[in-house]
Amino acid sequence: MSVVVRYTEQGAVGIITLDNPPINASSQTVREQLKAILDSVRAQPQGIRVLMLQGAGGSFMAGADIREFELDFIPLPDPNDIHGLLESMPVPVVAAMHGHVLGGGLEMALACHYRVAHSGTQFGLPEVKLGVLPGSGGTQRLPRLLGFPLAMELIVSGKSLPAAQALKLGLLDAEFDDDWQEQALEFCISVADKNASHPMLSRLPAVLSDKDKAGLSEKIDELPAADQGGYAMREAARCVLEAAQYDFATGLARERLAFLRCKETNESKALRHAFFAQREAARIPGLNTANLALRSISKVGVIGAGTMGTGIAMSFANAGIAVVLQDLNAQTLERAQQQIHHVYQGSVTKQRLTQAQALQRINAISLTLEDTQLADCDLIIEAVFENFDIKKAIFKRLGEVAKPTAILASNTSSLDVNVLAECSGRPADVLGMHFFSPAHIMRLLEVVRGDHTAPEVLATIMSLAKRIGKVAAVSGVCFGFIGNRMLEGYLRETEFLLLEGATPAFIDKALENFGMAMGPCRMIDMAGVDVAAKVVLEQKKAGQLGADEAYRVAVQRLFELGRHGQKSGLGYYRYEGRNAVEDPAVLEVFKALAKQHDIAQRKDITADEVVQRCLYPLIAEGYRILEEGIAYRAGDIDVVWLHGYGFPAYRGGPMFYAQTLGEQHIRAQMLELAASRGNRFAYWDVPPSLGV
Ligand code: T1G
Repeated sequence: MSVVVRYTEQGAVGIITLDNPPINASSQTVREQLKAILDSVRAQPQGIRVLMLQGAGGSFMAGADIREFELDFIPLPDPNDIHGLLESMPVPVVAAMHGHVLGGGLEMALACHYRVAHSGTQFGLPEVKLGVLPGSGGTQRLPRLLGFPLAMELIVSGKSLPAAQALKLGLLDAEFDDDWQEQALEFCISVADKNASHPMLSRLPAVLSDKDKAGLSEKIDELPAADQGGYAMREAARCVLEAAQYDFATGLARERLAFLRCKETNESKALRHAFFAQREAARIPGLNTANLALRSISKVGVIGAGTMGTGIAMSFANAGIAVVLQDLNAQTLERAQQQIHHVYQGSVTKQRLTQAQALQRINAISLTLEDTQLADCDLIIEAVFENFDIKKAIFKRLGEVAKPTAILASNTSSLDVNVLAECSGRPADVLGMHFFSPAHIMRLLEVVRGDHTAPEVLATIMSLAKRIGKVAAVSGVCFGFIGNRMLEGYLRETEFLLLEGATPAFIDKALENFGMAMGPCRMIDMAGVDVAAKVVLEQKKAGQLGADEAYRVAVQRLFELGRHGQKSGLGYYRYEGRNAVEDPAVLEVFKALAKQHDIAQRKDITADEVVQRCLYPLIAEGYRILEEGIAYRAGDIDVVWLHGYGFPAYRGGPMFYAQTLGEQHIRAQMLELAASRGNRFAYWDVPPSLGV
């Protein structure tokens, strides 16, 4: 068994070092080895007058090993027993921390008598983000240390605190700068000489005033419903309040029962799936990146200074990477400059950035009219509007202008990357990088591997994605890649429901109650009815639309009527500022289209029907995408929808949701829809792999 906890002595200080890479997760082995050391020191202190608990590598401890949650039990030694041991040691125990101190890591620190940390340390109890709650004393010790309101806020939100704030709030006894380990040792010696008893949080009273109890109960009522992603938050809140109701041991036992209940919920299984799927998506099957010489990216060129190009440029500037933003139009560049200043000034106003940081990022982006300025870029991203001929010409030019080792990428949302690669004359250097608007905020990046994309090019961009804070998933080349291809059926059914008499608000509400961040009509109004309509019109021009004359006629008609969405004040809704208001006039448009296409209007459309008709085609397309090898894994498809389209994380993504719902159930329901609605245009065909 490998050594994951080490013990050394320095004078009167016993030093326990957690060494379980990469994040010092509190696994069973860690607990076994830690217990053995504590038992040994307890039995024979031999001149040790203080213990210092620290972590090797990048973090003190970032939590329990989430993989242990798949077990029906918590492998012994129980974390609570370890924490009890720490608290009852005959000598004071000091947690000397750095990096991430999260979940079980912070709970372990709370069981120590003192807590000190490097100034860059982050503290938090993020368990609710995994659909569970602090299961080893956090809901019982934190209120005793910080008081109920603050403890409740930290536990229910799962947010992290920087060391300076932790010190200010009393979570830390001291915060140190660069020679923090030396200073931590000096702190240990200072407490070793104290004769006073050492603070044990479990012995402190948990005092909850009536005022705080009333205030917290109101806040709990505002949490999401238990079946809409709020189960763990509500359970965590209940455990925190119970710290005032029961003695410590009882509160701890009740907390553990609640934790065990939470980890068995679909909400938690979905959130844990999402956690690991996001990390798995970065891995390219069959490619051992350790043996690949990744290309160095220190300067990026972006062609096209429109909304997307400007957002992409800021994504790189945010990561400290120099960017050249190029456009042929001076006015476009001027607007881009204004947008860049506006965004960064806004961040300063909101205190997300200092003025100096904002200036640094603004200065990282240089704007130019000349494409020759791109010649020394390591990566060049084409981000002009979706005109294939213009993109082809750009890639032909890039093949001449870009340096030999440069990677060439297109931000296209649907066009064939292989064609662009051929135009460049160097297809091995070409791939797609599909950013999502607004590109400097949305985390998803669809990385589109071309037929000839070189492995090290793909691996370089996957590594770069993490560096710029994006969540990347690899897609093969097909119309719409993963996300937009699956979106097609979702929007198709949305429009048929509109023609059949459902209002935009009814449809949006049904899907938002399911958990979507934004309903389809509101989403298109925000992204632009014109943008959505042009995708359909481009397909029509290319002869890629099926025989159904009624296909996506609503978005085309709204476009013809100049109802371009939020930006034009009219779309599926009427807008008063950003406020979407239902517009009876648009229902007349849909009614006329229904009559024109001989579609019967109904008054019996239910929210369940909306959810089924919009989600089942989306899920079915996901199965086809897997069948065709466009996506490597079902989890990658979930990552795309969780991080690019607002699919509810507590449902795990469309493919995980299909497993929860049952593939056979979905197959049966689709066959039923085919029978009841007719399947002339194959809208309800079930892919072979769905529900076999
Ligand atoms: N358990 C198991 N594996 C973990 C892990 C964890 N808690 N955290 C990270 N990993 C793996 C991850 O899958 C990846 O593996 C590698 O470590 C690097 O992670 C009892 C019940 C700490 C901010 O929720 O937020 O404690 O892909 O890529 O970007 O009450 O990891 O290399 O094979 O994310 O530098 C509470 C979860 C648990 C923290 C670092 N703790 N982790 O980010 O690296 S529940 C958390 C993170 C709990 C107690 C309760 C991040 C990070 P691989 P990474 P990173």
